Amino acid sequence: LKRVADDVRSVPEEKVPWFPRQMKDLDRCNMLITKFDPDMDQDHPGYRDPEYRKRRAFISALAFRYKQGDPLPIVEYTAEEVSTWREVYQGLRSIYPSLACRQFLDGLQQLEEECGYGEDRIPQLGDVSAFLKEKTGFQLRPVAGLLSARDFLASLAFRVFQCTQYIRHSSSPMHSPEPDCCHELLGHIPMLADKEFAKFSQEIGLASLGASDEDIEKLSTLYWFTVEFGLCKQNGTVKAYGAGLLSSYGELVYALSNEPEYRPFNPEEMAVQPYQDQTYQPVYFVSDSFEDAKIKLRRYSATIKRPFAVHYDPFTCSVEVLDQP
Ligand code: TIH
Ligand code: FE2
Repeated sequence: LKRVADDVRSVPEEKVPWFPRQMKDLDRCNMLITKFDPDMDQDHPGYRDPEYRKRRAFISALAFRYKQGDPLPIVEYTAEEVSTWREVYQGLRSIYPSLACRQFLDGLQQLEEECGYGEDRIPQLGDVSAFLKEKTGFQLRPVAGLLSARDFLASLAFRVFQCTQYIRHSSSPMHSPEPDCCHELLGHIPMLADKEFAKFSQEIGLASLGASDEDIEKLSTLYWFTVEFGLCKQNGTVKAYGAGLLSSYGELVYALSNEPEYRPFNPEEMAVQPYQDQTYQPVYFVSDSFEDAKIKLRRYSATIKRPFAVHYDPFTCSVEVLDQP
């Protein structure tokens, strides 16, 4: 399961880290971070459950075999998995109307009406990918677990979203330290059905291509405090748009209570703010509006310096690299 490290793949003459130029190059963007893996992490709720670990290994294998352009794997979820999904769905669905931002609620409603979203079955990635492709041009590919920031961000440049397909352990439906299908399908997908959000996600991806390790670290920290854990004001109230909140009943309720600290949205500060990835965040950044977050993040990504410029050609689904004049 070892993946090739970034430095091995870099082009030495240019001193620019390797990055994908064509959609099929995403087959090489699969470096996993094993820190929350149920086989490695003793605190993982599935660590002491051999059945769960066996299931995870089976679903991981589907992702490892996947090549760009293949049909998305179909997983026949077990009754236990569907019951975990039901618990997660019912809990979150009941609090979304008061706690989620408008863009999220619109996306979720469309998914329920047009894509079979509901508490009774776990949506298949193939159906969701076809739905998103029509709405915003985003498509999905399966991934075996938590990806390195560089590889994850690079896929966004191609409007490809890497999705895990396994589900969290049945003993912890309210929060998972790692992404799972509840997190992808409930947290991320409704937002990716929004045209503006999709465009913005691709821009972050393009800004990451060939960036230095230091800039990748900053971009992924910004991604963490916005796309994963962002809050924004809407009609005078604070709402969640971050996927990590929208897929965790426990953290969503906590984030919108008066327990955590709120700070105003400021990309320079957010990019270097240490973050918590084991449990709930102590700090959230609140933007004046959803649009305000996009404008400020766009302005920030434009300040990332690279010795070249990139342009995405949507007809060939490839990245053109232009020398800076
Ligand atoms: N904590 C989220 C959940 O319980 O759904 C999953 C993750 C979000 C970001 C990283 S892991
Ligand atoms: Fe995520």
